[in-house]
Amino acid sequence: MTDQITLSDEATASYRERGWVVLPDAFSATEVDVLQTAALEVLERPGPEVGREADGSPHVCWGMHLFDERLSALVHHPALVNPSQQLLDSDFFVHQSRINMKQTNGSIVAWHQDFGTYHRVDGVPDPRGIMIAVFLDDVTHVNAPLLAVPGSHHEGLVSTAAIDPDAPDFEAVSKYRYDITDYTMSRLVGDYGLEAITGTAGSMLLMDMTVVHGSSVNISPLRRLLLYINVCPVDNRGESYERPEYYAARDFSPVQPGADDCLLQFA
Ligand SMILES: O=C(O)CCC(=O)C(=O)O
Repeated sequence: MTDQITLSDEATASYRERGWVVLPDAFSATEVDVLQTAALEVLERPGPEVGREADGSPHVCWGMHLFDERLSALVHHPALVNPSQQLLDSDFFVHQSRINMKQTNGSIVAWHQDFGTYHRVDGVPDPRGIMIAVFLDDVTHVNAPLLAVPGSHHEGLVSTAAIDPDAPDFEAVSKYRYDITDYTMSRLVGDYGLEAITGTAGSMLLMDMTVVHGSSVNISPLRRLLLYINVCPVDNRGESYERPEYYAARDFSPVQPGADDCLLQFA
């Protein structure tokens, strides 16, 4: 682990109690430009790692850091590594990464917990891990921000299997889905509330991977491009190998922090 402590006590308390913290200006405008260019290029890949909207346009790429040196560099950026090590009190590996682009009238993301699939399908033992999101566009209340239930991680796993064998992506994606029922969602929102997670481009969200979250359709003309990197402590490995590497890690080596300019070298 590096010695550098980057999160304030207040930020750490927010993460532990509410389940997340947003760090504004974690990445510069130049770094955001580098990452935007990389993400849009990687979304053009033809392979099964890219998920598409009904009209065929790409909106998600799983395993993004495996496919591009700029996105791989992001994983090693000290702005991401140091606070993650601090929150986990451990070195970590990347369990999964993805690009998520929400364009006008694209798809929704149903209520879920990332740990639901990681635990039941990938074999990650414990609910210890962070869902990191790097904002490459301004995310406001109008362009389908992530919605999340503060404090819901304290409940442990509350999701259940959402099996629809008729879904077009059943074999690749849907059969691994664990959603939150309407009943559970009503109870959680009644008990804890529901919040939109907003921030300007360059912000970074650190969210406990057991927090209940989802997002609605983006009916605005404003694109919403985010990068996700889910990390787990090195002693919390998922070794079922049921899903391909672009969904679930094969490389469990600890992520080493890179240089401060590891993204700027690509500008
Ligand atoms: O970016 C979004 O709207 C939701 C993505 C999400 O929930 C996830 O990838 O776990």
